[in-house]
Amino acid sequence: MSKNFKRTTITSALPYANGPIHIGHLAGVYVPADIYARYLRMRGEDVLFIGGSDEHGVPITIKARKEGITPQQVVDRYHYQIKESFETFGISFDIYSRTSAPIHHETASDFFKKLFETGKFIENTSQQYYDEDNNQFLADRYITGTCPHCGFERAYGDQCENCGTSLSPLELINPKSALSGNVPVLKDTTHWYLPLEDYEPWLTKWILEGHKDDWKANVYGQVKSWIDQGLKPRAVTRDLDWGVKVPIEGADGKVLYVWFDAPIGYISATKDWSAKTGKDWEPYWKSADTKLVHFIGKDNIVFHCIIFPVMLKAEGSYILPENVPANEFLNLENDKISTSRNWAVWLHEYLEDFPGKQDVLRYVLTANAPETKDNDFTWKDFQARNNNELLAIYGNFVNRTLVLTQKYFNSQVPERGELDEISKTALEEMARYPEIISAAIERYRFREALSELMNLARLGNKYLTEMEPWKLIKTDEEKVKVILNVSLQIVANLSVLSEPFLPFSAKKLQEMIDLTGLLWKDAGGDNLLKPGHQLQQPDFLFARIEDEEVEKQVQKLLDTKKENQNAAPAKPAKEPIEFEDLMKMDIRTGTILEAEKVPKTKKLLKLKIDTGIDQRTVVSGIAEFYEPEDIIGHKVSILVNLAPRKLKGIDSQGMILMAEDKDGKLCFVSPTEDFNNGSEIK
Ligand code: B3M
Ligand code: ZN
Repeated sequence: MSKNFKRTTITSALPYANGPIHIGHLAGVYVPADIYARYLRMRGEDVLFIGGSDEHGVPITIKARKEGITPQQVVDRYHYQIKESFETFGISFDIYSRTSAPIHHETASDFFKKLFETGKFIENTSQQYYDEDNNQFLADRYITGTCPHCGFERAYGDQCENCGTSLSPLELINPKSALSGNVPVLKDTTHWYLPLEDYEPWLTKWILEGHKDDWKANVYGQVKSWIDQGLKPRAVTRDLDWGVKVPIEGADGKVLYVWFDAPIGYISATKDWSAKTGKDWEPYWKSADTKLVHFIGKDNIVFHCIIFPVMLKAEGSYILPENVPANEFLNLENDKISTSRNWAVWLHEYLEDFPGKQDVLRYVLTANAPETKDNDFTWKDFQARNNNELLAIYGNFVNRTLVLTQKYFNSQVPERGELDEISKTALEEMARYPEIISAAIERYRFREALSELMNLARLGNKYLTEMEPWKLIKTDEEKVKVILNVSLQIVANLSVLSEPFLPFSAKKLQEMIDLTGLLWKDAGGDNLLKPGHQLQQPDFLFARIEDEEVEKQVQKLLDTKKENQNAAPAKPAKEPIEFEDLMKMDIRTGTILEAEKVPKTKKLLKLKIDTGIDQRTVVSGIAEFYEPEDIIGHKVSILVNLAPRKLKGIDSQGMILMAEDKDGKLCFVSPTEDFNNGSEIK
């Protein structure tokens, strides 16, 4: 570990306790964090690995309302399920806490109070929507109305899901309360804001200059664009009754904004751990020789790289993250993972369907990790990697080595006489792997690290296959002893180096060769298994996954898709129109010539279309479904006589016709044959 840190605090994003864990969470956050924690422990480092449930926030109150239960009942249901499924999956937290715990309320309140009393907040009274039937101010997601940019009628108070524009509730046209359905009234309310803009010079120096080379490009890029856009004050309180109460006079009915309290949850979880272990928590958060690393998904970058560090800086007594190796997103069978559409592989269901196969999923999610770009999980790939990699290479090599040693030498490690060149080279190559894998892990490149581990297994498999001891046993037993001794040293090294990635298999293998408790520094050695050492009964590390096992999983997803489609029949037809009305629309075939993202929006693309009449600019809300570079040359249908509109400062002249399915997924409505641009659509 560089910069002579004495200890490492590893945090992993606190999952909202309003649903189970799925493979997207695991691939994005928890498997990489666990690999890193396990690796550092094997290096003998002082590691604290923090987890816990994020139990506040509007989504939890919405779920509680929907089910007619309390928010506490919602979080109790999921907190324990999440905690148990992490344990069974081998995510080796030192503490898995929760933000509804008293220790968190106390820690978050004290944190807020210190910032308040040292004048770090801006206080601002503004008008907010209030639902008089429920006597409650309305948080963003509790207000719906028409989007002023695209006319979408079900936009939320903070964002239009249709065109992606960030909104403030006061911008909505015809606002309605999601609680009562009535029109809300405007009332004064006071909130406290963190003036992020005041910390811009410091953030620029600390991150943009200080971490230019060691933070991942996807993280650095997002932080830079936030800073370049100019930071604004961020509200840290909300008018809600579920959360950490704002601990000052005149703040009745207000709680801390969930993204203010949740990261403080890492600190309160550490205090929870301290209370349970009697160890001092402060060095893990306050000593300059502590390395703090946040494992998160890309949607949490701004909170962990800008907002939480500003909070820590403003409070003054805490250290800052040394790295935030955020991953991108994992998709499932080429579609976004979605809790609401039940389009997910849930961890607790995987553990039921594939008992004892935690390492297979750990392996596949690491080998396919979305470390630099979104990636896709398919059950076919899951089966292929298990059968063709874990079983055929790693498992096959280990099993043949142990079975042959049992058969020829009664499971005792044979003496190793004179090394031939091939065997010597094999041991020399083996000795390089601890450092190769280390270097990748230290740079948070877990995919690369795992693939190097598999290269060690390949090395062993290739050596054993080439040396063919089974053909020599009758004529050259001494040579067979060399071959099996060398193979056993590779097996022993695999058992040590696999632990961070495949903890269950590593443990089983260590028991089979009766070699436990080794540290990372012991790996690389060519005499870990001494001659005469008694090995235990060989057993299989991995089993074949048959087609029907994965077909069952794929079918489960298809059934889900069908349920979703049946659950929500198509929207009823609109009011009838006259033929003349239709004839007013002039729709033509066209081709996309250019496409680029519209800055500061998630969903808008700026397109240049050849309409056959002219070339024109059209802004279209399709950025979530299409990458600009993928749609150049695409045939489209375009309404060419729609009055021009200004969207995000761009004059949009027309509209591309898109089909939208019940999940809000969009696709082009294009001519099925190659008609020339400008062909009339009637
Ligand atoms: N509860 C999880 C999410 O945004 C959020 C993370 C909090 S980490 C302090 O998916
Ligand atoms: Zn909109």
